Amino acid sequence: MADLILTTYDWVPEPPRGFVRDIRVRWALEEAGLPYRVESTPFRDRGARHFSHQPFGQVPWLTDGDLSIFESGAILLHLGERSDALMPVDRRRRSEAIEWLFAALNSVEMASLPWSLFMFLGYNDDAPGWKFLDEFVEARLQRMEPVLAEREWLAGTFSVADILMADALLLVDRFDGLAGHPACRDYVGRATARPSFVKAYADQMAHFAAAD
Ligand SMILES: N[C@@H](CCC(=O)N[C@@H](CS)C(=O)NCC(=O)O)C(=O)O
Repeated sequence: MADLILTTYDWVPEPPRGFVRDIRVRWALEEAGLPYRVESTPFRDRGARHFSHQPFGQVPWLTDGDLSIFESGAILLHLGERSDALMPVDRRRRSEAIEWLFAALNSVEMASLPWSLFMFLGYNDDAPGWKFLDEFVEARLQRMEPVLAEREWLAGTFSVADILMADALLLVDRFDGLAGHPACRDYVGRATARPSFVKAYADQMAHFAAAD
């Protein structure tokens, strides 16, 4: 039996399907070829067991034997230690992968998440705060554009940094926010064309659809 167990919700409403963060963990596990299974926790009724694994009552979390890990970034760093397919072996490249992993979460997703929440909620240009968020995302995309124009992957070879960066940018792409940033858009296209992402996405969609 697989000792890696990924837990996600048993069901979510349709709009976030394909974007629930368990996709990052599925993607990494598929990329590494590590055996795992997926378990569900109730979306509507979050109990003590859920909070004992994820203090905010969110998903995902991963158990690896007697370890239980929450936060998608921490989970991916943990998996990176288990597989060279997820983390460069070279010391300098490894350091680059770690810095870009944090940049994805703390510099890019910090802007792309609130921007995409406004989009999900259907707020328009008149919504208070929209201009600020739009400029915040734009500033990050303007800096990512030259970075991604000159390299295929952030740390030389594909790594967990690319999973998190591509997923953070995918939120913007969903609402066509990468139209003026071809290198960012091509990077997301390259990353999501990987068979590991295609499988992770299909599995997440099937998981939530099974509960309808
Ligand atoms: N920083 C956390 C965020 C986790 C998160 O936002 N999970 C969402 C699903 S993508 C969730 O559980 N949302 C429901 C909620 O916040 O109540 C991570 O990266 O793991």
